[in-house]
Amino acid sequence: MLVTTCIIFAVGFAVHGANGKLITDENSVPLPCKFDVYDLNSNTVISIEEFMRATKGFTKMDRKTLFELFDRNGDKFIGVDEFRSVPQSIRSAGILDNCLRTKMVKGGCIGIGWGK
Ligand SMILES: [Ca+2]
Ligand SMILES: [Ca+2]
Repeated sequence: MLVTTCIIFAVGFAVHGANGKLITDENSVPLPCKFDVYDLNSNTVISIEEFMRATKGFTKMDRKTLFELFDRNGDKFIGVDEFRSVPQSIRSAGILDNCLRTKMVKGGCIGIGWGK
């Protein structure tokens, strides 16, 4: 199972920009990896306003589109669960590569960095 996870990550890196929305911009800042960085008022959900502030300077994808990809139940907030289970479309785009590195550990490999 752990090995399978590693393979999925590797494929994610290979199909950069699979959804066609990725914009190459060397000046873009990476997305923050931690929920708390986005949740500025600590009410355990990320509003669109908080998301826009936390992702300021990120230009590789339209940030509103990105927010909508995370907000899978469409309630205009990103909850912890929605945040932690990154949609495949976002994973495939490679924009979370800075957060979704895999690390070899005894007995397999794990994804590190993304989450709360
Ligand atoms: Ca909040
Ligand atoms: Ca939601």
